[in-house]
Amino acid sequence: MMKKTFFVTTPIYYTNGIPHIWHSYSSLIADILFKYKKISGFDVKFCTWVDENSQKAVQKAEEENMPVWEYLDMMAEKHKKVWDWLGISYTDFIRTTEPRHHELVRKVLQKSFDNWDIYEWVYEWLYCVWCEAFKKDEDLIEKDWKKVCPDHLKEPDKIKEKNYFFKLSKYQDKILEFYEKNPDFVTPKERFNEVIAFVKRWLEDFSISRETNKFWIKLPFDESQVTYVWYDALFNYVTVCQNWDERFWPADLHVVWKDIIRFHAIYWPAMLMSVGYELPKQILTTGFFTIDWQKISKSLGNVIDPVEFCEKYSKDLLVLYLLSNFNIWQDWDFDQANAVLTYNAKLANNLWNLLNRATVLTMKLELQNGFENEKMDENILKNFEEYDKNFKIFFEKYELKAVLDSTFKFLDDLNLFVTETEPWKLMKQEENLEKAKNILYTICESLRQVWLNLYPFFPEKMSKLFETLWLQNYSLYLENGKLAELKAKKENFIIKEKPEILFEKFEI
Ligand code: ME8
Repeated sequence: MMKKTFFVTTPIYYTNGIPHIWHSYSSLIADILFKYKKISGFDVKFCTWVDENSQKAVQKAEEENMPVWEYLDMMAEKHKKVWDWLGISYTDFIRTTEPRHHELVRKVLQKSFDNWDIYEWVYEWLYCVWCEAFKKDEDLIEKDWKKVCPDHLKEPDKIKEKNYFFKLSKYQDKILEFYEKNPDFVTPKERFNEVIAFVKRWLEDFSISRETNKFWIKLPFDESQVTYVWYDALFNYVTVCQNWDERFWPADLHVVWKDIIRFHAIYWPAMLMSVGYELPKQILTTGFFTIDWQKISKSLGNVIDPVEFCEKYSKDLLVLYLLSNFNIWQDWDFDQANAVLTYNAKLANNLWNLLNRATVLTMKLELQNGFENEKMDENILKNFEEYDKNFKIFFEKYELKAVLDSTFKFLDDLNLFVTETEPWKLMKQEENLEKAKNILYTICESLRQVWLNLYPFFPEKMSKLFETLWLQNYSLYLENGKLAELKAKKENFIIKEKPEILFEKFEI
C-alpha cells in the first residue's frame, strides 16, 4: 500500500544575516510537525531554503567587501549550520541560485507569459530596499524633514522603469472560488478572513521583473530583464518536488509569518493557477514577534542568536518556551526570564520529578522481571485516554500549544496521583504491596506514553528517557514510523539504575 505523504515547508529566508530566534521559531514548528508525521508512518518531506536572489544580499556583500558569490556561499553554509545545530531535520535545503531552480523558474515564467498573464508596463514608484517592498506615500513617516520607511528609517528609492507585470486581477474570482472550497486554507481563521476581505475589495497586478539588476534569473521572453521576488522565491516550493518527488506536490503546509501571508495566500495561488499546478493545501501563519517590544530585524541589529541562546540554556528550553507559552498565531515578545520559569516548572519539576520518584521507588521493589501482568489504574487510564485523544486532534490541527498544555496537565494529574496515594508508605506494608506496584506501573506506563507523544518536540531527551526505563531501540522504531505499534506495546519496565539528571534547573 502507498503511504500517505506529508510535505511541510519553512519560509524562504533572506541571507543578509544569520537566522535569529524568530526565524528558528518558524523552522521549529515545521520540524515538529514533520517529525510527528514521520513517526506516525507518513512518507515525509521537509524543505528549508535561502532566498538569495535578493537585493539585500547583494548590498550586504558589498558592505562586507566580498564578491557576491562568496558572500552567498558563506551565508548559505551559515544558515545550514544553524538548522543542523538546532536539529532541524529538513530533507531538502535549496538555494534560489541553484540551476535546477532557475530552469523551473524560466519554464513557468514562459508558461504564464504564453497564457497572457504577464505584460509589459512602465511605471514609477517608491521602493524600500530593506523591506524589498514598494511603498506608497501614506506608508512613510517623517524624520528630519524626510519621508522615510517606518521600519528602517531610511528614505525609499524612487524607481521608474520598464517592468513586466503579473495579471493578478484576472484571478480574483478563481481565488475566491478556491477559498470557498477550502475553508481551512489559511490558519488561523481571522487571518484568512482578512485575506478574503482583501481579495474581495480589489486585486492589483504586481511587478515581477527588473531591468537594472543583472544578478538574477533572466526572463525567457526578454533577456534584458530579470525576475524579481515572486517567481524566483515562491516556485522554490515546487522546484524540490521534481524528479522522483512529484508525489509531494501540492505541499500540505507552508509555515510563514503574517507579514507575508498575502503573498502566500493570494499571489502564490494565482501564479500556480496561471501555470496549471495544484495549489498547496494549507498555510499556517505565525504572529509578529518582538524582542523587548522592538521589531527585530537583521538590518536594525537587535537580534538573539538561537544557537548562542541554546548554548547558554538548552534547546529544550527554547522549544518548550516557544511552543508552550503562546499560540502560534499570536503576536509575542521574547522574554528570557519567562522561558526559564516555564522550563523549570514543566520539564525540570513536573516531568523530571515524576520519573525520579518512579525509578527510585520501583528499584526498591526489586522486581526480577519488572511489572508482570499489571494494568493501569482505572481512573488514570480514563484520564490518559481522554488526553491522548485530544493530543492527536490538536496535533492534526497544528495547535502545538494545546498539545503541550494537555500533556503537562496530564503530568500534573499524575504527580497529584502519586502524592495522594503515597506509594512509598504502601510499599512498607505487606498487605498493600500490590497496590504500590500498581501505582508505580501506572506511572511508568503513563510516562512511556507521554514521552512517545513528546518525541517530536524533544527527540534527543526523549531517546535518553526511554533508556532510563530500559525501553530498547525506541528511537529507531519511531524514526521508522512505528509510533502506533510502540503505543500499543506492553512493557514490564525493568529498571536497573537511577537515571542521570536530564533536565537541570536554571537560575534566572
Ligand atoms: O521574508 N516575527 O525572508 P526573511 C515572526 N525571503 N517571524 C519572523 C520575524 C519576526 N519578527 N522575523 C522573521 C522573507 N520571521 C522573504 C520571503 S516570500 C516570497 C519571501 C520569520 O528572512 C517568519 O516566519 O525576512 C518569516 O516568514 C521568515 O522569518 C522570513 O524572514
